[in-house]
Amino acid sequence: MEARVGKAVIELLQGDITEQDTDAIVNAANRTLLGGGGVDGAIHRAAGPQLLAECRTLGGCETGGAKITRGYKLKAKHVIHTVGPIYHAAGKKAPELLASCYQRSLEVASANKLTSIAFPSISTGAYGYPLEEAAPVALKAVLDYLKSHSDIQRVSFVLFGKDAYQAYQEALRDLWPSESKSN
Ligand code: AR6
Repeated sequence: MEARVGKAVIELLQGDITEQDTDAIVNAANRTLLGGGGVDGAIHRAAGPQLLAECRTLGGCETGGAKITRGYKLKAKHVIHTVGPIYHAAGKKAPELLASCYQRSLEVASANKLTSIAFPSISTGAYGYPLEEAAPVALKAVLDYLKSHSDIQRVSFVLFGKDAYQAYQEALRDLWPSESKSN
């Protein structure tokens, strides 16, 4: 399923983000940036040990921030590491911190002249953000960015499993009732 925003496309895919060949894939990391489980573990395994070596030089990252590294053995040339909010710890700030992850990741992509980027569903695994609440926040943050920046051409959400895909599909239909189309 995809939706157009000007000349850009937002697409929803069900699959494994480590297999994407976009300019960058985004990692749902923690503040140390030194690896973990979930999508973070999968990205480090697929990229190889040089990714952790570069991450050690970054000095961590604040919640809602984003930092870039090379992609090493991944098909993607770069990894943008962002740190989502822990849902129960963030309280009322959870939506703005989650939106910041998407916005800052896109800003980092633009600053590095990248045009395609793939996101996982940040914070909806170990960090406990309900999918139905996270999906509209994520899509709206990307939409707002694309409306005011013309450099990014393709934003993919690579959803791991049917539940995540369906939550984003429903949120996309709510945001773009006339423009979204299935394919
Ligand atoms: N491709 C795409 N999505 C995936 C993949 C994959 N290969 N593997 C898992 N997901 P999580 P968080 C989905 O827990 O909630 C780590 O230990 C998963 O189904 O990876 O932001 C970090 O180091 C879920 O929908 O990230 C942090 O400590 C989504 O990715 C902490 O977990 C996010 O789940 C971050 O927690």
